[in-house]
Formats: sequence, C-alpha cells, structure tokens
Amino acid sequence: MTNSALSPERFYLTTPIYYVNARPHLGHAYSTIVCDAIARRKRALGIDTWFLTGTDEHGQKIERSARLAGRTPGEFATAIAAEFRGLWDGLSLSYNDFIRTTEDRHKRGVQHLFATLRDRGYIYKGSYTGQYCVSDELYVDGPPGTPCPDCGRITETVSEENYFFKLSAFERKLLEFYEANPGFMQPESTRREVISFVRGGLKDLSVSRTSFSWGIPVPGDEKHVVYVWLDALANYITALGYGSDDPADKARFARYWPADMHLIGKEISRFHCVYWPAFLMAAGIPLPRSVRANGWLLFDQGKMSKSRGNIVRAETVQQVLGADALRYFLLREIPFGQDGTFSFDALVQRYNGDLANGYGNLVSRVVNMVFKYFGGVVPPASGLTTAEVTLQASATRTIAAFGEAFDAMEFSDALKALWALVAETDGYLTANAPWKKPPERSEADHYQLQARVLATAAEAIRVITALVYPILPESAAKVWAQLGQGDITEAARNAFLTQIAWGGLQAGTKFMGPAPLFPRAEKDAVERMVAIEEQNNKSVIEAAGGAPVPEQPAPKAQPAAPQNSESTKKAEKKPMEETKPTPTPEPAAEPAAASVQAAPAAPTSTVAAPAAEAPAAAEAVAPAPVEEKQYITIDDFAKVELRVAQVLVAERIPKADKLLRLEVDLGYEKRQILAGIAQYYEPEKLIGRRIVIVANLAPRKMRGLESNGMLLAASLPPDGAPVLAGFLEDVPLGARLK
Ligand code: ME8
Repeated sequence: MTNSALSPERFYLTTPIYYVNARPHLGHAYSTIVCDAIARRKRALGIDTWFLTGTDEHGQKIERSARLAGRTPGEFATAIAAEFRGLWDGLSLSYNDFIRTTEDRHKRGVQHLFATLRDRGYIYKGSYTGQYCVSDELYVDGPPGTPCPDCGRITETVSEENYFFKLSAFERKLLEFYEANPGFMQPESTRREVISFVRGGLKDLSVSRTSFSWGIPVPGDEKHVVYVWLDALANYITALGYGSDDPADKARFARYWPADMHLIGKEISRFHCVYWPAFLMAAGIPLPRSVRANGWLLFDQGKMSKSRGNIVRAETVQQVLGADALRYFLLREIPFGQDGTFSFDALVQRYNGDLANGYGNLVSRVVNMVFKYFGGVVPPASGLTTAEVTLQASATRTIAAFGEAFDAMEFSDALKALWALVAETDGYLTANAPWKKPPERSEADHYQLQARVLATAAEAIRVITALVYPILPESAAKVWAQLGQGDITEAARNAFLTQIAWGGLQAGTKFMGPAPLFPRAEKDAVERMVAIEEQNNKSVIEAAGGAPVPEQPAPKAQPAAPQNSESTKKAEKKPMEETKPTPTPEPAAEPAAASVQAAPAAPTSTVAAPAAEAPAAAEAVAPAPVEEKQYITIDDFAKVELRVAQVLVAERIPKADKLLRLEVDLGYEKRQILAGIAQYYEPEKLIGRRIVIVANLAPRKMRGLESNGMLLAASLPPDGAPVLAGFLEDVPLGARLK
C-alpha cells in the first residue's frame, strides 16, 4: 500500500471517464478543465505529468441508449466518444492519453485484473436477486420499487447468476487505510460520507452480469460480462499498460502508477474511495494517492445533467467569449469542492469585470504606452521609489500565495489573490499617470518617470501572466508574446514557473504589437449564447443519423445550491449529506404508471396529475393518507383502450409553458393530443418516438385546441416528473395493450 507525500518528480492525474450515452456538457468540461489547469501548472513546474481522460462505453445504459437510437452499441459509442474527444481538442485541453473502454488494451487489462482477483481468491460465483439502477449502474439495497439513492429513478429487479467480489473482506482494511492517509479523499464532506458508508458495513459486490452482452467477457466464462464499474475504474491502470507484456507499457505503468490524483464529481466518490481501493488491495496493486471530488455545476436550479436535460455546452461559451473565459469563470466563481450555479449573466459579468476591464485592459494600457513612449522597447527603470518597492513586494507575496492556494486546489482564492495584484498594478499606473506631464516637471524627469512606471507595470504583468497561464493558456500565450517573452508553451516545457520571480523583464526587450485580448462583451452576449444553445439543442445522436434518444428526466430532487462566489465562501461548507440529492421518499405503493395529459381543472383525477400540476416537493414527501385499496374488475380495465402511437409532430403552444401539442399516428388514424410534458421533454426529441396512449378518452378542449387522448408515463417521485412509456422491441402502430 502506498500513500506517501505527493511525488515531486512525476504526477499522474485522471478525470472520470465519461459515459457515452449523450453528448458532453459543461459539467464534464468543468472536471476536465480543472485537470487541465493542474496538469499545465505541474508541467510548468518541471514535473513529468501524465493527464488521462476518456470514455466509459460499456454497460446496460449504453446498450439501451444505442438501441433507442437504432444503432449498434459500438457505432453509438464511437460517435459520442468522438464528440468528447473533439470537444477536448477544440478547447485545447492538454491530455496525454484518451482511453476508450472498448479498446483492446483496456479489455486485455480488465480481463487480467478480473483473473488476478479470481486467482487470489477474491471472486466467487453466486446468485443475485435484487435492485439495480441502470442509470447509475449501481446495485441498490431494498425491495422492488426502491428508488436509486443517487438519482431517484426507480430501480429494476435483476435476478442473475453472478460473480461476486469479496468486498466485505475489506471493511477494516479500508478504514485503516483512510485513518493512515487522511489526505486520501477530499473535500472533508466526501471523506465523512465515505467513512460512514464503510462503517455501515460492506456487502460482497456483484461484479458480472449475464442479462446483456455489451461489456467485456469474463475470462473463461464468456456468458458473463464484467460489471461496468469494475471495467471503468480499471481504465486508470489499463491506460498506463497494466496487463500488457510490452516493455514500453510496463515502463509507463511503473513510471506513473500509483496515480497522484483521481479528480471526480462528488456523486461517484463511493466507487473511487471504496470499490476501487478494495479492488486494488485485492489485486496487490498500490493505491492511488488521492481522490478529489468537485461539486456540482447547477443550472436552472438543478445539477446540470444530460438526464435532466438542463445542459449548457462548453462550445457555446467558447464561441461567444472564448475558452479562457469559461475556464476563468469556472475556477474563479466556484470554490472547488462546492456546488456552484452556472448562469450566462454571471459569466458575462465576470468576463467584463475581471477579464475585459481588469487584466485585458491593464495589458493593453501598458503595451500601448510602451509603444507610444518607447517605440515598443522596455526602457531601463531607474530612481525606484517606495511605490515600486511596494508593488514588487506585493508581487512576490502573490507568487507564493497563488501557488499555495492553487496547489491546495483553492483556485478561486488563488485567482482572487492574483486579481488583487492586477488591481494594485492598475492603481499604481493611475497614481503615477505616466501619460500626464505636469508643467513643473522637467522633460528629463518625466522621461525617467515614464520609464520607471512602465517598466515596473510591465514586469507586474509578466508575473501575473506567468501565474495565470495554467488557467488562461490562450490569453497568457498572447500576452507573453506581446511582452517579447516568446512562446509560453515552450517556456512551460522549460519549467518557467520554477524561476518565476520579480525582475525577469530585461530593459531593451522588444514588445510585439498590441493584440486584442478580451473584447468587451456587448449587451447581446447573453442572448447570443442562449440562442446558440437553443439552435444546437439537437442531440449528437440525431446528427449522427440515429433516432432521437429520449432523455429521461430525473426527479428534481437536488438541494438548493449554495450561492457561488463570495457568498459561497462565506456560506458554511455543507456536509455532503446535505448536498446529495434529497433521498426520494418511499412511494406509498409501487410507483404508478401515470397518464399524462394536460388536465388543467382536474387535479383530483385518479391518474397522476401532469408535472404542471404535481404537488410541490414539500407536499410530495408528506405521508400518504392510508386508503382502502379500491379494486377494479377486468371488465373495468377492458374499457380503457391503450394503444401504440408514433409522434409525428410535437410543438410548444404559445403562452402555455407546460403544454405540448402532439400529432400522433395510430396506424389507422392520426390525431391531436395535448400533453403537460413541456417542462420535461424537448418537442424535437419526441418526433418519431413510439408511445402509449389512452385512445378512447373523451375529447376535451384546452387553450382552444381539442385533445383526443392521453399519453402514458411513469410518474417519478418527488414531483411527478413524467417518463414516457415505450417499448424496447418493435411494436406496430395501433397495437392494443391488454
Ligand atoms: O459517472 N457538475 O460518467 P458521467 C460537475 N462513467 N461535474 C459534473 C456534472 C455537473 N453538473 N456533470 C458531470 C460516470 N460532471 C462514469 C465515471 S470513472 C471510472 C466512471 C462530471 O458521464 C463529474 O466529474 O456520468 C462527474 O463525476 C462526471 O462528469 C460523471 O460523468
């Protein structure tokens, strides 16, 4: 077991590998950008750094998404993995390797790991009957109908012969490990949550599945595929060459393992802090040195996620304000480890305030004046006053404070300290006003003041730029070149941050012509980004030619987010228990299939009201009144005509934010239905989809339009979010459900 202090000479860090069931969004970009910033700083400090990212492509969730899109899982995964990789390249993220779990190198490593665990006596065969959440690929304790503790969706019952991993044998060892390595997991809320989970007792874990085939076959027993989390977690070692006999792979593995940091989102801490170390201990492989969990990026009051459909794409921000603006916002606005809200308004405000008017404006003032008064050549500074000495002392302090905060992953504090230096330099310039010559000052004195002030301000900018490079790589490269310092990437390769200290800007250095850095965002920037998001709101799967993949909305059970920024700093750090999704209330009975039709005046009907009329969350958790069960006869049921239909047209109804107008095809006729699902389904995503409707419901009028039927949907707790009923098999239109 290894967990000594961080290795000074090499650094291996990883992002989670992302599921390929839908396109990437800002949440994924957030974790990957944080890793990129860390990797850039480490490299610029002369540390041999290996930064891994990739995609998680196996499992039932991906298999189902592919089927719904009418594609093979392989084609489907390839299309979306390319989307992730393309995005990271578009954002110039400096990963060293991108692993796909469908690659041979990974399969070989996973099979080797599985065989090792079995050979060492930690895997045995048994059978499992219990609950499983396909969305989180998680085994859940509880009776049928139990909601997933992570996402709130209702779990499925699986009954299979499985291989089991002896997780129970690691309870004590894990607790001892956490005790001996207090820095292993952070933030503290994650640490507490994980420890209390392990203290609660560990059961053996099923590590194979037989009911589907999209996975890595268990060596020697190919009707089983390896449990997707064992498969996925292994990427951190297979990408380095674990399980390969090739000397180059062996050398890479020996060089970089154990990982210095697995950076993850907080919702997957259990997998990384419990299962992963246990697998490694069982296989006799050293443990990673640390796991760091980022909080959630929230948007529209909920965790930004593909299943909730409330996503913003990194490309949108990049297109309007540039990738650096996004990086700066994410690292400055959200104290790492806490949840933070993303909003276009806050983004534009930070951009204009800190980048356009702050750093960008400072650089352009100084570079322009060096050109205007000194032909673009740094003048010699002489006759230093206390003002220069003070600024120099501040810069020296900032170098230390920035590094300390950054290395402790307090990026927001690091940037705050750095921007204090931006402001101080700005103030220094204004106070000394090199552009203004008072009549009483001689030409010679004024020349000397200009030289001293501009050389000093330029030096401060050089220091600021070097420090901010890992966070604003594109802009720092431009400024570095303007300051006549050459190629910053080359400087980073030569470990320039190890020598960063006041006094590096030589008199006589030739500046390059001023270039725009952060043009001020105009008033319409927010609208432009919103419009781009709306325009691009077609999934990549559709673009790839497949059928639309319905995105099941998860219940809106996320906690209210602490405010970002300064207010978040002041807010007490909340323990993770409080920031986890509110546990979904135990449904009073099996969650009912609900019919979804706009029912403006009928909240008392026996079918669940549409989301629009769903009770508020607080009401939803109130204990259900005890009711005597009312039975219906088979004849009563036979009166309800349930039929398969296909959506031909789906559109919003002006001024009715909860209603969609659908035209559906029953095979034998087409008809119009109004449904109260507009808050949960994008109309475009419904087109082509096969659904179930109540075909013999009396017509009714709403908003002047006639509705001829009702959709069927499951109603998810706590707020009744609808999930439309559908079929995995091909079903002809008009088929009756009995
Ligand atoms: O969990 N805020 O993949 P995934 C912050 N394949 N971070 C977010 C986020 C948000 N709103 N949304 C996503 C999986 N993330 C597994 C991981 S690792 C061996 C297997 C980031 O596609 C965050 O890092 O659901 C989170 O843990 C990860 O994306 C989940 O990505």
